[in-house]
Amino acid sequence: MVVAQDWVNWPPELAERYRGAGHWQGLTFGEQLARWAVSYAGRTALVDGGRRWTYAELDVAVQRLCTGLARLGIRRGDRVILQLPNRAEFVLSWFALVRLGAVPVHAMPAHRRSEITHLARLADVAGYLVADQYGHFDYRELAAQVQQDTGLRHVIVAGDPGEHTGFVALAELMAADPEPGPADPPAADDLALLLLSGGTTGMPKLVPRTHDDYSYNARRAAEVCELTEESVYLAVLPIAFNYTMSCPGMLGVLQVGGKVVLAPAPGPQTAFELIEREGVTIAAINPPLVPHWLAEAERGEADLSSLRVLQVGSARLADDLAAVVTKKLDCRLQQVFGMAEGLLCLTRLDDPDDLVHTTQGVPISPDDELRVVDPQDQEVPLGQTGELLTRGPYTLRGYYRAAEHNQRAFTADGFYRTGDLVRLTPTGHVIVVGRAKDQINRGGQKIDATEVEGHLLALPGVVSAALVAEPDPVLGERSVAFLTCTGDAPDAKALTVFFRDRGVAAYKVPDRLLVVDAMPLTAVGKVDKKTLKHQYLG
Ligand code: OOB
Repeated sequence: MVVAQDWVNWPPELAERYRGAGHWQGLTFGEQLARWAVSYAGRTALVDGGRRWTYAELDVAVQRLCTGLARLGIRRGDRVILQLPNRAEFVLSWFALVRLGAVPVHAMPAHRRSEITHLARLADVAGYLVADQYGHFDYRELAAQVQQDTGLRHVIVAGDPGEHTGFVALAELMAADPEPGPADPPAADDLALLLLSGGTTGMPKLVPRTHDDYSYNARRAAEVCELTEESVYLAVLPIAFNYTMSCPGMLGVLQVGGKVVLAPAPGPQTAFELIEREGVTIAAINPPLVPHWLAEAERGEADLSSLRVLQVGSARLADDLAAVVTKKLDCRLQQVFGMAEGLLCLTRLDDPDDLVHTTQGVPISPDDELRVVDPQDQEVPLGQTGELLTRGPYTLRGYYRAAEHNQRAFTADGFYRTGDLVRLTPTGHVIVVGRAKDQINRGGQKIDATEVEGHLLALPGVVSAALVAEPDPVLGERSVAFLTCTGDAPDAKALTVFFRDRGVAAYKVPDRLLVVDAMPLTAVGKVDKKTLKHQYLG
């Protein structure tokens, strides 16, 4: 069967190079899981609370679900939104979908009707896989709304499908007698999954990742982190996040026969209990969690002696805080600068402390190509700040179904414009100094300013809106909405309700509202955010 391709691939000569170098090994994730089940058969692969799966058990459970999904009518090439919290069902569903050649679209638990409907339409999905309830929210209600909006065919519920007619219980699909197969297996250079980009121009874009490139991402990260069969990885942040999935994350650990432990919540108490109970050797968190982890460690109640590496990334870790981590936690700090689009930089475990404290690491692959350029796309001298452009064996060549946006997001020779302002040290370490893209990084959660401004403009009486970042001691950045209005301006409460009613994820609600008489404009008549910040935020 030919699967229609709606995304941009690597040019053949580069693909050949990546294969020749051994980066792309020609194995799908479904095939890899089958191999792991042989090599690591009786070892524990996955822990979720009191539930455990060995590699052999994981493979069988995945094969059952793969069969169940195929019987339901999910086919190779179909896209399916996967929105599950850190539970084993995510792992089982993810592997079952990719083994089938269906493509999981990685939604986050925080996403609501606005985001999910957008994803469902953009990827023209065949199904939507949700939890019944999680975090005081009923995802079945959300699924019913999305189905109403988009007419999507299949809603699959992990847990109780409730009264909704037509919703299928995941447990029912998992009860299928496993058949060998699938009948029409995917190829290693097929689209394997779609990740969400942080977005800078409206609604989120989708990042296509292949079996080959995503496997390499995870495998190479696992090498850099020196993972072995004895490694135990704690998934703290959402498992659907690229960071938790493959940097090295779940997939890196499984490739080497280690154990993946899912934390049901990101707080330090839960995490520390699991570190002690499961002998966790590596965990990955974001900067806002760091002070909480340090405070909990200071209480000294849990035995953290197994922890060798603490990864911190997804937003800039302050140099001072980095130094405190090294001092207070008896483990190695590793800074992580990554993106759904691909490029992953990690500080090395044997890097000197000053580099670990002040840089965001070195690219994981010798074939990652980095350019630091000025606004005219000219490379700046080493050590000077510019925008980071990159291409390589696991960095996308174009967003999914976004031909027009791709014209701007990539150079003619295929470099991705990251929108990050960086400088390089003589050792090749990347230091992230700022951002050229119109995005707010709220403690690791990326907020697309244009998207939020669109929602703000729908508020009654709002004439113009601009969302900017201001420093926040905990989050690094928080969002400030500038508005010009006719009549009464909305207050914070009204804003929260308005965003909720529009089905927008709660983290996108502006942290602060400032009403101004007029927006400063640039020479070409766009809102001048620099001046706004300078005038009002100091
Ligand atoms: C990770 O992925 P995304 O797609 O949510 O966000 C990517 C963007 C980067 O372009 C950069 O602006 C920012 O997040 N970022 C950092 C950072 N790590 C990511 N900015 C400063 N310092 C860092 N250490 O956030 C992500 C993906 C894989 C692994 C880790 C993080």
